Amino acid sequence: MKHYRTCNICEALCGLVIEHDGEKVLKIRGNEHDPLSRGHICPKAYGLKDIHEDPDRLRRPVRRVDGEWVETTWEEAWDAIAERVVSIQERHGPNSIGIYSGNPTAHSYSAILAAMPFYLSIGTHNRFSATSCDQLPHMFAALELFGGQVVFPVPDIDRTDMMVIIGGNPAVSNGSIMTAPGVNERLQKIRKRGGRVVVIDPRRTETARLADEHLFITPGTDAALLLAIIDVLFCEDLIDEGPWRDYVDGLPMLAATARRFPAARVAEATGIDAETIHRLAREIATADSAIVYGRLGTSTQEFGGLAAWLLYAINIITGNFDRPGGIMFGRPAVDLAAVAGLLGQKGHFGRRHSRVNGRPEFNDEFPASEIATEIDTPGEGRIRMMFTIAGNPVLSTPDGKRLAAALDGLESMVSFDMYVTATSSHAEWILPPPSPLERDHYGLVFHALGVRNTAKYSQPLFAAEPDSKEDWQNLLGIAAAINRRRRTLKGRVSAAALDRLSSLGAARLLDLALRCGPYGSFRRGHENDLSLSTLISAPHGIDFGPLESRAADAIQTKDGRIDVAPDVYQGDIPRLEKSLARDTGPHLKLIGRRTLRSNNTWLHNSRRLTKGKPGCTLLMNPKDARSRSIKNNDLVRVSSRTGSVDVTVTLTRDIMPGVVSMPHGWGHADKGAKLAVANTTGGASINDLTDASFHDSLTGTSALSGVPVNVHTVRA
Ligand SMILES: Nc1nc2c(c(=O)[nH]1)N[C@H]1C(S)=C(S)[C@@H](COP(=O)(O)OP(=O)(O)OC[C@H]3O[C@@H](n4cnc5c(=O)[nH]c(N)nc54)[C@H](O)[C@@H]3O)O[C@H]1N2
Ligand SMILES: Nc1nc2c(c(=O)[nH]1)N[C@H]1C(S)=C(S)[C@@H](COP(=O)(O)OP(=O)(O)OC[C@H]3O[C@@H](n4cnc5c(=O)[nH]c(N)nc54)[C@H](O)[C@@H]3O)O[C@H]1N2
Ligand code: SF4
Ligand SMILES: [Mo]
Repeated sequence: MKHYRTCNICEALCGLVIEHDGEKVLKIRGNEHDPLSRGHICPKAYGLKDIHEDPDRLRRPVRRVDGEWVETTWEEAWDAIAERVVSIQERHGPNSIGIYSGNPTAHSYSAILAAMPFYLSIGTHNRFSATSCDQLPHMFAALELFGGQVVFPVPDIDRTDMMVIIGGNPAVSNGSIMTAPGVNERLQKIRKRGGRVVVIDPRRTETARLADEHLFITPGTDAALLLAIIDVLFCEDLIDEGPWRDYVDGLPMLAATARRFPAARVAEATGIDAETIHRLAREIATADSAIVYGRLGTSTQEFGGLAAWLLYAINIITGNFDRPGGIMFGRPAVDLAAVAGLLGQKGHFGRRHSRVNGRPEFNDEFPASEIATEIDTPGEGRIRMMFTIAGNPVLSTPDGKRLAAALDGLESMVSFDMYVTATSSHAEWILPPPSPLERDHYGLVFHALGVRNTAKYSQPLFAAEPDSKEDWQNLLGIAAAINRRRRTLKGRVSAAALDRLSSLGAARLLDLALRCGPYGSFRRGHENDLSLSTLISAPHGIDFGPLESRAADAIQTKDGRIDVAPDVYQGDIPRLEKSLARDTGPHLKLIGRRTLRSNNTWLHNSRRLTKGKPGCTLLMNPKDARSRSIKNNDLVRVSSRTGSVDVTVTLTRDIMPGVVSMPHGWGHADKGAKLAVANTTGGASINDLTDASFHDSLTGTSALSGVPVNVHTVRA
């Protein structure tokens, strides 16, 4: 038998054909009829099968009693959790509860829909998520330039003539804020049609190997490089905003700012010579169409805020905004950005600051790097109880070992997870969702970021075990239980309304959203007549065609115009200037990396995906190794201001001298995880080295890249 579904592991939304016998998955392959992924698949897709069958996966809610995990019922768990929340808030105030939501929530439409009522019923200011270790600077820039924090233009990779990729490795990640399954082929096609691909990265990555040109860049210096490129564009009269010529403001300010960063001034700091910067600027400006795209390496660093702004600015001032081959807005079947705009939820920044370190909120979340401090530091508003929802912050946020210690000091903790992980092992309750194959799926967030407009819906392949609960049911169940108990601090959503929402079900809400959307059946006269049932009867998905020029109706700025040099960025320029002259001393700079068979912290319990060469090694340039008498495969100790880890070294010229790289998400064994395979795969957590105080002070984003470290041999 065949089942068609969309993989929900990463952002790429690959269409899968799963052959099965009704009980077991026999084979998984790419669906060549999928209008977006056209048959592409990666090794991680088998992770769906491996998670489904994993004996370590929790099937029932558990509570930790005297150090032992004991099964409980959902209703008992919801009620006891609600009792804890209400009692702690009555004693310590609303902000005594902390909530962290992790990356997989963005891959679950139903959890997204249920999260807001959950947040409202808890009513704490102490909310956190993986955003501050990820795309926050891009959201910040979207808010400043386009008027809404999720008003994201997407690279029109299938039609461009030039793509410059800065701090992204789509050949492995399959793209981010750019849903582009099979990105390798898409990049190869750029070159086949006579175009050019340039990669700027401290590592010669898998993507760089597909490119025409690769340039090493010193970590953390991207904003300076981008300003130098902009300076060349102004000095050589290469500015042309194309179709947006009459709607762009701020050019004089942008020119004046860039003037402070001439190519000759940034060359040494960035490691890219002035002549190359000039050439690159000219190539971008004179290509028929071009995209300057940056991702994690440009955002989770000291100057992530500035870099994310400048990336958009370059596309706009070279006429590569809102036209084929440039960056364009998708028209998703459910347009979350438009809905947010209509509801007046465009996003906000700096309305509040965190209690201890005064870090700014972004969209009602404080940086995840602050969780440990907010738990540790006595006083009014201290966090006494944490929820982690589909996240593993002990392995994925800076100084994770300090966070782990802090979690043990809580009065209580609840984790939504299907495993006992480095994080959930600290919880009092763990509430597991059914396996990914026992749930439905619609890519609510990632269809909007697709390089093509498509929609697809997957039904569950297997029936969930009797009396299992999905994340959205747990979110609404706990919220309702809390609101039934409240004596003071009334919740803002009534328990009755939450119960009604639960019985309505997430799929009904999705149906409504699809019908109201741009292709929906409520839009009179639309040929697609989209609803959940039309999607169900199209198992390969529906194609709505390539991206279109639609910025005029997508952007949400008050005057419908774009300011390419918003004031908020000006104050950060002196900090960048100062960094150019900084002496970094004898340290190496630590950066991260992703690997094809791993997804953040959570696929390491698959034997299939972890066999072979060890995944977690330190890459080092032979030049740096020689001066430290380090040999290939030595066990080395990497130390930073906050900690040290031991890891095997791999010497390679693919990493820039002065830089070392290590993947994140490893190091389960010594952190209490109950993961039979992952606990034997070795490796250590890079986030035992990263530093909660090392951050982009403009946006509050963690600087996970460019962390100063020392390395020496422990054992040959
Ligand atoms: N040093 C360093 N740190 C990083 C990064 C880096 O590059 N370098 N990357 C950052 C980025 S981009 C991100 S997105 C974050 C990710 O940070 P997190 O979101 O904290 O980590 P994940 O590994 O995605 O955690 C997912 C957890 O949810 C569980 N899970 C999976 N699916 C579901 C589900 O459907 N429901 C529930 N309830 N649980 C589920 C998994 O078992 C796992 O424990 O890490 C960040 N941290
Ligand atoms: N296989 C796989 N795919 C994934 C994931 C995964 O864990 N595994 N995670 C998913 C998630 S949550 C996300 S957010 C995306 C991330 O998607 P990407 O951003 O494409 O992935 P990364 O591999 O983190 O790429 C960051 C790149 O930046 C480089 N870099 C580091 N510091 C700097 C710097 O200062 N400047 C510049 N120019 N470059 C720098 C690194 O060497 C690296 O090549 O991937 C998603 N897809
Ligand atoms: S690229 Fe991402 S979506 Fe596609 S099969 Fe791999 S993990 Fe799944
Ligand atoms: Mo991410």
